[in-house]
Amino acid sequence: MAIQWFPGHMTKARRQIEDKLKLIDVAIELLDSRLPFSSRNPMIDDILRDKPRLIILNKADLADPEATRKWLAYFKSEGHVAHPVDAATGTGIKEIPEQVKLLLKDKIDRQIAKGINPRASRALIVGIPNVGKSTLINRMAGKNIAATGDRPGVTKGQQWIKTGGNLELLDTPGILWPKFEDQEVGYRLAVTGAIKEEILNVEDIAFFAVKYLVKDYGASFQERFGIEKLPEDLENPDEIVAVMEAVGRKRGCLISGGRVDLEKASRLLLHDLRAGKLGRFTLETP
Ligand SMILES: Nc1nc2c(ncn2[C@@H]2O[C@H](COP(=O)(O)OP(=O)(O)O)[C@@H](O)[C@H]2O)c(=O)[nH]1
Ligand SMILES: [Mg+2]
Repeated sequence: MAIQWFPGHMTKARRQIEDKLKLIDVAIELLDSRLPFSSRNPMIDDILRDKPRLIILNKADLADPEATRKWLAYFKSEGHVAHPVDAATGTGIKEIPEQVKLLLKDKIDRQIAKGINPRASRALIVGIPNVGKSTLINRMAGKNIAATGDRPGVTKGQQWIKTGGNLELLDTPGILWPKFEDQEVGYRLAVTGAIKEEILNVEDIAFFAVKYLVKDYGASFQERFGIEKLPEDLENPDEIVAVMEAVGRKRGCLISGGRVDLEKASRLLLHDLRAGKLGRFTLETP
């Protein structure tokens, strides 16, 4: 597989974020709880430098809670402040202004000591496409301001969005791009839908998902697709394909001769996974 790095996009995105850093007190870095490592742009430390940062593990509702606990402990051990959120329903949102206040406590205290009445803290949301930036902004704003969907929101003039807490958000998030030289990382991103199926083949993505998930979350496969026997040897491609065929039969993806349409079965499998129909899962541990 070719290296995916989006160098042109990244240079532009980097400049845009660097320009905005002057305007803000804190950066809110959004990661996908199912893949906190792979959804993190490796240049982020270099871009944000010493700007105070709050890490949000978003889509926590879709992730394995035990794995999320491990990731939170990991980020803490690295000296970061991380917080789990489900931006879709709003769980964890109301703590964000408090967390920001704690991060900026020294600065705010210094201002108060000097007799300055601290203005609202200002934040920029950053993250890779589809991680939930627009959803989070809308949630924090309490009304529909930013466009949500698969595409980066339509850029309007720079505006500050009030959030209720003494915190304001830039209305346009900073879009970073995933970087992967490692094809495992590419597949993990693809399983969650963070990169499109044009880059990787849909059957390969489903194959990867089955191989990875059957090991830790096999019961959900058995339950949803009525699979009698899970693969014993995950290194045997035939056994993985057998699971995909079982999925296809269960979901009615048959073609002439009673054969399974593997492409269709793969699409349905990934759809179910992303929609949380196979239960909560996390694709990587710290
Ligand atoms: N289950 C779940 N879905 C989410 C969450 N946050 C965002 N989404 C969904 O993820 C998709 C991408 O969200 P969006 O806000 O457009 O991402 P953006 O590209 O970073 O702005 C949308 O379908 C959202 O509904 C979350 O916390 N949980
Ligand atoms: Mg968006």
